Amino acid sequence: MEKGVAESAPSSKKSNANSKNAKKKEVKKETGLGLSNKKDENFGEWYSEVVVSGEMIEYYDISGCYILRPWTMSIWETMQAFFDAEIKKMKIKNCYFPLFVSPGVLQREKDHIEGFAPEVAWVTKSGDTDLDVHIAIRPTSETVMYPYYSKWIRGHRDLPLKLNQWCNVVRWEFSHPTPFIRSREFLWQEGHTAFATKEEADEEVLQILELYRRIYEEFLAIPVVKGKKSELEKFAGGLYTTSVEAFIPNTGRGIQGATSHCLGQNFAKMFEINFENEKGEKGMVWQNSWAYSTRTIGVMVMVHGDDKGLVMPPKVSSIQVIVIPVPFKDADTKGIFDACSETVKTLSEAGFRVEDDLRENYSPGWKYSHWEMKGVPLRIEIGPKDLANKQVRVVRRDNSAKVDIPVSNLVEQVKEILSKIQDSLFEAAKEKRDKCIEKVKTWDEFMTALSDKKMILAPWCDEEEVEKDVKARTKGEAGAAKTLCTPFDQPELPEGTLCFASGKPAKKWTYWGRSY
Ligand code: 87F
Repeated sequence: MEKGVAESAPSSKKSNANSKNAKKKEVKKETGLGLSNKKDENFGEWYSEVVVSGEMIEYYDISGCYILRPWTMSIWETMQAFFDAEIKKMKIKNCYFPLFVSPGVLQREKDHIEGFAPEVAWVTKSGDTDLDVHIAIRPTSETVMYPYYSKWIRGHRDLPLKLNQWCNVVRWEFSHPTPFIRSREFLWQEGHTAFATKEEADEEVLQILELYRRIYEEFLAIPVVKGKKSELEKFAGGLYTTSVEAFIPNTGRGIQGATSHCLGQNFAKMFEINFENEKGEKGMVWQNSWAYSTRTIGVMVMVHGDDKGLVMPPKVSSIQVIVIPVPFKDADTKGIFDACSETVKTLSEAGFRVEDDLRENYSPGWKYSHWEMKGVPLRIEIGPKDLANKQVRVVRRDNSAKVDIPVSNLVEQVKEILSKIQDSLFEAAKEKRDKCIEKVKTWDEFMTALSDKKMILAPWCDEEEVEKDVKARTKGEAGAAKTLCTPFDQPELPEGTLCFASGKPAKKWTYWGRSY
């Protein structure tokens, strides 16, 4: 097992209760709930603890592999339902290709597989018998799929061919694994499309990128930058790569959120994917490929989580509202429990994902902490006073704001509050991200911003050698700086602006930083 902060499962919970908050301390002592690490003090440990205590992940006995628990899978399924419906509107069809790749086929892509080869996992045995021919496990499916694209595409009537698959892939990473962010097996969708013209391919690249932006911004409430990857950072097998880039303020690292590539005709050449046009002339197809993975969920945890645990955006939360009875000694316990059930019924009939926690062997305080740890956006408490006043108490997870709402107005108010939570999570994340963006002009400003963990926007000459040089000059324990992307949304670049690194004329504003 590699060493690494995020790799070791959280050990027994250390006590670090805050003396200022005696009540919280009490809950923790009684129940063992609460996190032992603080987000701003020990981010790596905090992250591993939060994904386990929030019941998203369980560690597994193979390094870099994690169990995705239902709390995780329901987020994945929500994003999947959205994306799947959107790509179907674009006439993209789902399919499934095998997990295994024969070595001959894998080699056909040898030019750019070269760099990736150490990460490919192989099956070498069945039972005790060594296999004559070793079989690779897909790290991505270009080589698996494209021989069949060559077979299926004959004439212009076979185009466009637009396929997607939802699957797992395996990449045997050696740098330290982190749940969701860098794991040896992960879930993703991979889209592979072929067109008669470059124009059609170009258009689709951006349509897909827009869906990725919406997954991050509208579902996960995370601001991203859309842009183009540099020549050094693009997928080497393709023509150009576009991406959505997020930022983790705590570590000062950028993170590639998803990629949409135009492959040009490189793979068509390699795999002989040809077609005959209307005039009977031979042509080669133009291809795209695009993917987003379970990494999205890790970014969500890192951006929104706090010292009480996960903070789930309402749109993706498996449970949006948790209803908790708060019975007192002499109170009408049955009346309170019935009111809880009634609240659940009303809200679920109105379309909310809502549950009650009527367990009698846990105190209300324990339940509060438990559901806060899991990040449920809204908590409804019902006690004797609420029962008497025909109201419920509503508590927001994101800012702890409490408000009493009349039962008669429950559905409308819950709807409004959930929508406010979704918006304010995005706004808060955007404000925090924007504070980390630093526009620089010179090398000295760049270096200062880098050590201040910023996401750096700098005028650049767009030369590969210069990016390599920046990497070399910034190499250190924390990793080198590289380009994140050249944003499509370009600030004005005054004539005569020089590259921050080379002093040559700048061509573009580009985002730089350390990254995952
Ligand atoms: C690891 C091992 C072998 C990334 C790898 O981004 C091959 C590869 O080709 C590899 N890691 N890549 C690039 C994947 C490119 C592309 N594939 C389809 C995507 C989107 C989905």
